[in-house]
Amino acid sequence: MDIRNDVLRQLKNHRPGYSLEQPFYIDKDYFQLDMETIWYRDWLFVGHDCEIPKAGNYFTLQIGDYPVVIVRGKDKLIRAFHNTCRHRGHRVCTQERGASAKLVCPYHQWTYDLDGSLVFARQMDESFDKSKFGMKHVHCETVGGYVFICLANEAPDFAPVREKIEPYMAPHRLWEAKVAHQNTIVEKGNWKLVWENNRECYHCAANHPELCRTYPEAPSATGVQGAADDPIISEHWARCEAANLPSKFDMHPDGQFRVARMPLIEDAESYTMDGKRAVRRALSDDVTISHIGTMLLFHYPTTWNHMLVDHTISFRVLPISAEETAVTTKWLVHKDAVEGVDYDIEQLTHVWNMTNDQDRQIVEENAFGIRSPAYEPGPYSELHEGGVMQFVEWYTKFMVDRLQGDQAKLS
Ligand code: 3BY
Ligand code: FES
Ligand code: FE
Repeated sequence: MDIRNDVLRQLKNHRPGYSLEQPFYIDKDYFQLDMETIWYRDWLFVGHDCEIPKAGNYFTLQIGDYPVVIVRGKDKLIRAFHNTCRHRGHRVCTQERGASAKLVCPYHQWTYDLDGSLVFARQMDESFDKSKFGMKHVHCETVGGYVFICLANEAPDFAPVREKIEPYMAPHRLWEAKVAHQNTIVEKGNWKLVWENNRECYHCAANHPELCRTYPEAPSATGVQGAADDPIISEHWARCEAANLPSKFDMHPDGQFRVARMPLIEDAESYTMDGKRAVRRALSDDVTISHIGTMLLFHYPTTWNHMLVDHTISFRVLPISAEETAVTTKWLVHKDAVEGVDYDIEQLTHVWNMTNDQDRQIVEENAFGIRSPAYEPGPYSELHEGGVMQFVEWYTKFMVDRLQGDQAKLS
Protein backbone atom coordinates (compact mmCIF):
# COMPACT_ATOMS: atom_id res chain seq x y z
CA MET A 1 0.00 0.00 0.00
CA ASP A 2 1.33 3.44 -0.83
CA ILE A 3 1.18 5.51 2.32
CA ARG A 4 2.60 8.66 0.77
CA ASN A 5 -0.76 10.40 0.50
CA ASP A 6 -1.69 9.52 4.10
CA VAL A 7 1.64 10.79 5.37
CA LEU A 8 1.40 13.98 3.34
CA ARG A 9 -2.12 14.66 4.59
CA GLN A 10 -1.12 14.04 8.21
CA LEU A 11 1.96 16.22 7.93
CA LYS A 12 0.01 19.06 6.33
CA ASN A 13 -2.59 18.82 9.10
CA HIS A 14 0.04 18.61 11.82
CA ARG A 15 -0.94 20.84 14.70
CA PRO A 16 1.99 23.24 15.32
CA GLY A 17 3.42 22.99 18.82
CA TYR A 18 2.24 19.38 19.26
CA SER A 19 4.06 16.07 19.05
CA LEU A 20 3.49 13.87 15.98
CA GLU A 21 0.79 11.27 15.43
CA GLN A 22 1.58 7.74 16.66
CA PRO A 23 2.55 6.10 13.33
CA PHE A 24 5.43 8.55 12.82
CA TYR A 25 7.07 6.94 15.86
CA ILE A 26 6.21 3.26 15.45
CA ASP A 27 5.00 2.33 11.96
CA LYS A 28 7.32 0.35 9.65
CA ASP A 29 6.03 1.95 6.45
CA TYR A 30 6.38 5.45 7.86
CA PHE A 31 9.91 4.54 8.90
CA GLN A 32 10.70 3.31 5.40
CA LEU A 33 9.42 6.61 4.02
CA ASP A 34 11.69 8.53 6.45
CA MET A 35 14.61 6.47 5.17
CA GLU A 36 13.79 7.05 1.51
CA THR A 37 12.94 10.72 1.89
CA ILE A 38 15.57 11.93 4.36
CA TRP A 39 18.25 9.37 5.10
CA TYR A 40 18.91 8.17 1.55
CA ARG A 41 18.81 11.69 0.13
CA ASP A 42 20.53 14.16 2.41
CA TRP A 43 23.95 14.70 3.94
CA LEU A 44 24.80 12.44 6.87
CA PHE A 45 27.65 12.73 9.37
CA VAL A 46 29.47 9.40 9.47
CA GLY A 47 32.77 9.87 11.37
CA HIS A 48 35.98 11.83 11.72
CA ASP A 49 38.97 12.39 9.42
CA CYS A 50 41.29 11.52 12.29
CA GLU A 51 39.85 8.00 12.53
CA ILE A 52 41.45 7.22 9.15
CA PRO A 53 44.69 9.24 9.25
CA LYS A 54 46.70 7.10 6.79
CA ALA A 55 46.20 5.88 3.24
CA GLY A 56 44.28 2.61 3.33
CA ASN A 57 42.60 3.28 6.69
CA TYR A 58 38.87 2.69 6.45
CA PHE A 59 35.70 2.37 8.48
CA THR A 60 32.32 0.92 7.55
CA LEU A 61 28.75 1.61 8.55
CA GLN A 62 25.23 0.59 7.67
CA ILE A 63 22.61 3.21 6.76
CA GLY A 64 19.27 1.46 6.43
CA ASP A 65 19.75 -0.95 3.51
CA TYR A 66 23.08 0.55 2.44
CA PRO A 67 26.46 -0.79 3.61
CA VAL A 68 29.06 1.94 3.08
CA VAL A 69 32.84 2.11 3.42
CA ILE A 70 34.80 5.32 4.01
CA VAL A 71 38.47 5.11 3.01
CA ARG A 72 41.51 7.39 2.84
CA GLY A 73 43.28 7.22 -0.53
CA LYS A 74 46.98 7.36 -1.42
CA ASP A 75 46.37 10.98 -2.38
CA LYS A 76 45.15 11.55 1.23
CA LEU A 77 41.61 12.26 0.05
CA ILE A 78 38.73 10.62 1.88
CA ARG A 79 36.21 8.80 -0.32
CA ALA A 80 33.05 6.83 0.31
CA PHE A 81 31.84 3.77 -1.62
CA HIS A 82 28.89 1.45 -1.61
CA ASN A 83 30.32 -1.55 0.19
CA THR A 84 28.98 -4.11 -2.25
CA CYS A 85 31.29 -5.97 -4.61
CA ARG A 86 30.73 -5.41 -8.32
CA HIS A 87 31.19 -9.15 -8.90
CA ARG A 88 28.28 -10.74 -7.02
CA GLY A 89 27.64 -8.26 -4.26
CA HIS A 90 29.53 -9.61 -1.22
CA ARG A 91 30.49 -6.88 1.22
CA VAL A 92 34.03 -5.90 0.28
CA CYS A 93 35.00 -4.66 3.76
CA THR A 94 33.46 -6.84 6.44
CA GLN A 95 35.10 -5.30 9.51
CA GLU A 96 34.04 -2.16 11.35
CA ARG A 97 37.43 -0.60 10.63
CA GLY A 98 40.79 -1.59 9.24
CA ALA A 99 43.85 -0.76 7.16
CA SER A 100 44.65 -2.21 3.77
CA ALA A 101 46.74 -1.19 0.76
CA LYS A 102 43.89 -2.34 -1.50
CA LEU A 103 40.29 -3.35 -0.82
CA VAL A 104 40.01 -7.09 -1.45
CA CYS A 105 36.62 -8.78 -1.57
CA PRO A 106 36.82 -11.91 0.62
CA TYR A 107 34.52 -13.97 -1.66
CA HIS A 108 36.60 -14.28 -4.89
CA GLN A 109 39.29 -11.67 -4.20
CA TRP A 110 38.29 -9.03 -6.69
CA THR A 111 40.67 -6.25 -5.71
CA TYR A 112 39.95 -2.53 -5.72
CA ASP A 113 42.32 0.38 -5.46
CA LEU A 114 41.71 2.90 -2.66
CA ASP A 115 40.05 5.17 -5.25
CA GLY A 116 37.49 2.41 -5.94
CA SER A 117 38.78 1.27 -9.32
CA LEU A 118 38.89 -2.47 -9.92
CA VAL A 119 42.53 -3.47 -10.44
CA PHE A 120 42.41 -7.25 -10.27
CA ALA A 121 39.75 -9.86 -10.99
CA ARG A 122 41.09 -13.39 -11.02
CA GLN A 123 40.60 -15.53 -14.14
CA MET A 124 37.85 -13.55 -15.77
CA ASP A 125 37.30 -13.83 -19.55
CA GLU A 126 39.64 -11.93 -21.81
CA SER A 127 36.80 -9.69 -22.91
CA PHE A 128 36.15 -8.59 -19.31
CA ASP A 129 36.56 -4.81 -18.96
CA LYS A 130 37.72 -3.96 -15.43
CA SER A 131 37.18 -0.27 -15.96
CA LYS A 132 33.41 -0.83 -15.95
CA PHE A 133 33.33 -2.50 -12.52
CA GLY A 134 34.78 -0.03 -10.04
CA MET A 135 33.14 0.32 -6.64
CA LYS A 136 30.21 2.72 -6.76
CA HIS A 137 30.96 6.16 -5.35
CA VAL A 138 28.96 7.78 -2.57
CA HIS A 139 29.15 11.58 -2.31
CA CYS A 140 31.64 12.51 0.41
CA GLU A 141 32.69 15.84 1.93
CA THR A 142 34.88 16.69 4.89
CA VAL A 143 34.58 19.81 7.01
CA GLY A 144 36.47 20.75 10.18
CA GLY A 145 37.46 17.11 10.74
CA TYR A 146 33.98 15.69 10.15
CA VAL A 147 33.10 13.35 7.26
CA PHE A 148 29.68 13.68 5.68
CA ILE A 149 28.24 11.46 2.96
CA CYS A 150 25.13 11.53 0.80
CA LEU A 151 23.66 8.36 -0.73
CA ALA A 152 21.53 10.15 -3.34
CA ASN A 153 22.50 10.09 -7.01
CA GLU A 154 22.42 13.87 -6.93
CA ALA A 155 23.45 15.37 -3.61
CA PRO A 156 22.10 18.66 -2.30
CA ASP A 157 24.68 21.48 -2.30
CA PHE A 158 27.05 21.03 0.64
CA ALA A 159 28.46 24.58 0.37
CA PRO A 160 25.91 26.20 2.74
CA VAL A 161 26.79 23.66 5.46
CA ARG A 162 30.51 24.20 5.03
CA GLU A 163 30.17 27.97 4.93
CA LYS A 164 28.31 28.16 8.22
CA ILE A 165 29.93 25.46 10.35
CA GLU A 166 33.58 25.49 9.23
CA PRO A 167 34.57 28.80 10.90
CA TYR A 168 33.08 27.64 14.22
CA MET A 169 34.78 24.23 14.06
CA ALA A 170 38.17 25.23 12.67
CA PRO A 171 39.71 26.60 15.92
CA HIS A 172 39.29 23.15 17.49
CA ARG A 173 41.55 21.51 14.85
CA LEU A 174 39.61 18.27 15.04
CA TRP A 175 41.06 16.89 11.81
CA GLU A 176 44.26 16.22 13.74
CA ALA A 177 42.72 15.05 17.03
CA LYS A 178 42.34 11.43 18.12
CA VAL A 179 39.38 9.44 19.35
CA ALA A 180 40.18 8.62 22.98
CA HIS A 181 37.03 6.58 23.47
CA GLN A 182 33.82 5.65 21.70
CA ASN A 183 30.75 3.57 22.26
CA THR A 184 27.43 2.81 20.62
CA ILE A 185 24.17 2.33 22.45
CA VAL A 186 20.95 1.11 20.87
CA GLU A 187 17.88 2.99 22.09
CA LYS A 188 14.54 1.24 21.66
CA GLY A 189 12.78 4.22 20.15
CA ASN A 190 12.28 5.92 16.80
CA TRP A 191 15.11 8.22 15.65
CA LYS A 192 12.82 11.25 15.94
CA LEU A 193 12.28 10.54 19.65
CA VAL A 194 16.05 10.56 20.13
CA TRP A 195 16.16 14.00 18.52
CA GLU A 196 13.13 15.39 20.30
CA ASN A 197 14.69 14.43 23.59
CA ASN A 198 17.99 16.00 22.61
CA ARG A 199 16.45 19.28 21.58
CA GLU A 200 15.26 20.32 25.03
CA CYS A 201 16.57 20.53 28.57
CA TYR A 202 13.09 20.59 30.15
CA HIS A 203 13.94 17.06 31.33
CA CYS A 204 17.48 17.82 32.50
CA ALA A 205 17.04 18.84 36.15
CA ALA A 206 15.09 15.69 37.04
CA ASN A 207 17.09 13.27 34.91
CA HIS A 208 20.70 14.42 34.49
CA PRO A 209 22.26 15.13 37.91
CA GLU A 210 25.80 14.72 36.55
CA LEU A 211 25.34 16.86 33.43
CA CYS A 212 23.51 19.58 35.38
CA ARG A 213 26.63 20.26 37.44
CA THR A 214 28.12 21.97 34.38
CA TYR A 215 25.51 22.33 31.60
CA PRO A 216 22.89 25.06 32.10
CA GLU A 217 19.30 23.85 31.93
CA ALA A 218 18.12 27.31 30.82
CA PRO A 219 16.29 27.16 27.47
CA SER A 220 18.57 29.92 26.15
CA ALA A 221 21.45 27.39 26.01
CA THR A 222 19.71 24.46 24.28
CA GLY A 223 16.92 26.26 22.42
CA VAL A 224 16.85 27.97 19.07
CA GLN A 225 15.69 31.43 20.07
CA GLY A 226 19.17 32.92 19.67
CA ALA A 227 19.72 34.14 23.25
CA ALA A 228 21.33 37.45 22.29
CA ASP A 229 19.28 39.14 25.02
CA ASP A 230 20.83 36.98 27.75
CA PRO A 231 23.66 39.14 29.20
CA ILE A 232 25.77 36.17 30.32
CA ILE A 233 25.58 34.65 26.86
CA SER A 234 26.22 37.87 24.94
CA GLU A 235 29.20 38.65 27.13
CA HIS A 236 30.51 35.12 26.53
CA TRP A 237 30.17 35.60 22.77
CA ALA A 238 31.98 38.93 22.87
CA ARG A 239 34.89 37.50 24.90
CA CYS A 240 35.23 34.41 22.68
CA GLU A 241 34.91 36.34 19.42
CA ALA A 242 37.63 38.76 20.58
CA ALA A 243 39.83 35.64 20.80
CA ASN A 244 38.93 34.60 17.22
CA LEU A 245 36.39 31.98 18.23
CA PRO A 246 33.20 32.47 16.20
CA SER A 247 30.45 32.10 18.77
CA LYS A 248 27.15 33.82 18.00
CA PHE A 249 24.09 31.66 17.54
CA ASP A 250 23.65 30.98 13.82
CA MET A 251 21.06 28.69 12.28
CA HIS A 252 20.53 28.01 8.59
CA PRO A 253 17.19 29.46 7.40
CA ASP A 254 15.83 25.97 6.66
CA GLY A 255 16.60 24.93 10.25
CA GLN A 256 18.67 21.85 9.41
CA PHE A 257 21.83 22.96 11.24
CA ARG A 258 22.98 25.53 13.75
CA VAL A 259 26.12 26.56 15.60
CA ALA A 260 26.47 28.49 18.89
CA ARG A 261 29.15 28.70 21.56
CA MET A 262 27.42 28.59 24.94
CA PRO A 263 28.88 29.23 28.40
CA LEU A 264 28.87 26.41 30.94
CA ILE A 265 27.78 26.94 34.54
CA GLU A 266 29.95 29.34 36.59
CA ASP A 267 33.61 28.53 36.02
CA ALA A 268 33.13 25.02 34.61
CA GLU A 269 35.27 24.19 31.57
CA SER A 270 34.39 20.59 30.87
CA TYR A 271 31.80 17.89 31.46
CA THR A 272 33.30 16.44 34.62
CA MET A 273 31.86 16.08 38.11
CA ASP A 274 33.79 19.14 39.34
CA GLY A 275 33.73 21.10 36.08
CA LYS A 276 37.50 21.01 35.76
CA ARG A 277 39.18 19.93 32.56
CA ALA A 278 39.24 16.18 31.94
CA VAL A 279 42.29 16.43 29.68
CA ARG A 280 45.45 18.20 30.75
CA ARG A 281 46.64 18.83 27.17
CA ALA A 282 44.31 21.40 25.55
CA LEU A 283 42.61 20.22 22.37
CA SER A 284 43.94 23.00 20.13
CA ASP A 285 46.71 25.59 20.22
CA ASP A 286 44.46 27.90 18.22
CA VAL A 287 42.25 28.37 21.29
CA THR A 288 44.10 30.98 23.30
CA ILE A 289 41.66 31.65 26.15
CA SER A 290 40.14 29.49 28.89
CA HIS A 291 36.46 29.08 29.78
CA ILE A 292 35.22 28.92 26.21
CA GLY A 293 32.13 26.90 27.17
CA THR A 294 30.73 24.48 24.60
CA MET A 295 30.41 24.96 20.85
CA LEU A 296 27.08 23.36 20.06
CA LEU A 297 26.61 22.05 16.54
CA PHE A 298 23.65 20.08 15.33
CA HIS A 299 22.97 18.89 11.82
CA TYR A 300 19.74 16.96 11.27
CA PRO A 301 19.28 14.04 11.03
CA THR A 302 22.64 12.62 12.18
CA THR A 303 24.64 14.66 14.64
CA TRP A 304 24.86 16.90 17.69
CA ASN A 305 28.17 17.94 19.25
CA HIS A 306 29.89 19.63 22.14
CA MET A 307 33.29 21.22 21.43
CA LEU A 308 35.08 22.15 24.66
CA VAL A 309 38.49 23.56 25.49
CA ASP A 310 39.96 20.16 26.42
CA HIS A 311 37.93 17.71 24.34
CA THR A 312 35.06 17.30 21.90
CA ILE A 313 32.14 14.90 22.09
CA SER A 314 30.43 13.92 18.83
CA PHE A 315 27.17 12.05 18.63
CA ARG A 316 25.99 10.12 15.58
CA VAL A 317 22.39 9.00 15.23
CA LEU A 318 21.60 6.07 12.91
CA PRO A 319 18.15 4.50 12.61
CA ILE A 320 18.07 0.71 12.77
CA SER A 321 14.32 0.16 12.52
CA ALA A 322 11.09 2.03 13.24
CA GLU A 323 11.67 1.51 16.94
CA GLU A 324 15.45 1.20 17.30
CA THR A 325 18.14 3.84 16.96
CA ALA A 326 21.91 3.54 17.38
CA VAL A 327 23.68 6.48 19.04
CA THR A 328 27.47 6.50 18.71
CA THR A 329 29.41 8.82 21.04
CA LYS A 330 33.07 9.71 20.44
CA TRP A 331 35.38 11.61 22.77
CA LEU A 332 38.12 13.44 20.85
CA VAL A 333 41.30 14.75 22.49
CA HIS A 334 44.59 16.24 21.29
CA LYS A 335 46.52 13.61 19.33
CA ASP A 336 49.50 13.91 21.70
CA ALA A 337 47.45 13.65 24.90
CA VAL A 338 48.47 10.45 26.69
CA GLU A 339 45.94 8.20 28.38
CA GLY A 340 46.77 7.69 32.05
CA VAL A 341 48.97 10.79 32.03
CA ASP A 342 46.88 13.60 30.51
CA TYR A 343 43.47 11.99 30.94
CA ASP A 344 41.67 9.11 32.53
CA ILE A 345 39.00 7.42 30.37
CA GLU A 346 36.56 6.95 33.24
CA GLN A 347 36.81 10.60 34.25
CA LEU A 348 36.62 11.79 30.63
CA THR A 349 33.54 9.74 29.77
CA HIS A 350 31.61 9.50 33.04
CA VAL A 351 29.19 12.42 32.66
CA TRP A 352 28.13 11.63 29.10
CA ASN A 353 27.97 7.87 29.68
CA MET A 354 25.57 8.56 32.55
CA THR A 355 23.67 11.18 30.51
CA ASN A 356 23.39 8.91 27.47
CA ASP A 357 22.04 6.07 29.58
CA GLN A 358 19.54 8.40 31.24
CA ASP A 359 18.44 9.66 27.82
CA ARG A 360 18.18 6.08 26.55
CA GLN A 361 15.78 5.25 29.40
CA ILE A 362 13.75 8.37 28.66
CA VAL A 363 13.49 7.60 24.95
CA GLU A 364 12.51 3.98 25.66
CA GLU A 365 9.81 4.97 28.15
CA ASN A 366 8.61 7.66 25.73
CA ALA A 367 8.32 5.01 23.00
CA PHE A 368 6.55 2.69 25.43
CA GLY A 369 3.84 5.24 26.17
CA ILE A 370 3.43 6.24 22.53
CA ARG A 371 2.63 2.61 21.62
CA SER A 372 -0.54 2.91 23.70
CA PRO A 373 -3.75 3.26 21.68
CA ALA A 374 -4.55 6.01 24.19
CA TYR A 375 -1.59 8.13 23.04
CA GLU A 376 -2.44 11.38 21.31
CA PRO A 377 -0.12 14.23 20.32
CA GLY A 378 0.53 16.53 23.27
CA PRO A 379 1.59 20.19 23.56
CA TYR A 380 5.23 21.24 23.82
CA SER A 381 6.26 23.89 26.38
CA GLU A 382 6.72 27.22 24.58
CA LEU A 383 9.40 28.20 27.07
CA HIS A 384 11.43 24.99 27.23
CA GLU A 385 10.66 23.03 24.09
CA GLY A 386 11.17 25.58 21.33
CA GLY A 387 14.01 23.38 20.05
CA VAL A 388 11.73 20.34 19.84
CA MET A 389 9.11 22.34 17.94
CA GLN A 390 11.85 23.53 15.62
CA PHE A 391 12.97 19.93 14.96
CA VAL A 392 9.42 18.76 14.30
CA GLU A 393 8.80 21.74 12.01
CA TRP A 394 12.02 21.00 10.12
CA TYR A 395 11.02 17.33 9.76
CA THR A 396 7.49 18.18 8.66
CA LYS A 397 8.54 20.74 6.08
CA PHE A 398 11.41 18.63 4.76
CA MET A 399 9.09 15.64 4.25
CA VAL A 400 6.28 17.68 2.70
CA ASP A 401 8.65 19.48 0.29
CA ARG A 402 10.31 16.26 -0.86
CA LEU A 403 7.10 14.21 -1.13
CA GLN A 404 5.33 16.97 -3.06
CA GLY A 405 8.39 17.47 -5.24
CA ASP A 406 8.37 13.75 -6.10
CA GLN A 407 4.67 13.85 -6.92
CA ALA A 408 5.19 16.87 -9.18
CA LYS A 409 7.96 15.02 -11.06
CA LEU A 410 5.68 12.04 -11.66
CA SER A 411 2.71 14.03 -12.93
O1 3BY B 1 23.30 17.26 24.23
C1 3BY B 1 22.60 18.23 24.21
O2 3BY B 1 23.01 19.19 23.60
C2 3BY B 1 21.27 18.31 24.89
C3 3BY B 1 21.06 19.67 25.40
C4 3BY B 1 20.21 19.54 26.53
C5 3BY B 1 19.91 18.15 26.71
N1 3BY B 1 20.91 17.43 25.99
C6 3BY B 1 21.91 17.10 26.90
FE1 FES C 1 33.35 -10.03 -4.54
FE2 FES C 1 33.03 -12.29 -5.87
S1 FES C 1 31.55 -11.18 -4.80
S2 FES C 1 34.82 -11.16 -5.57
FE1 FE D 1 18.88 14.41 28.13
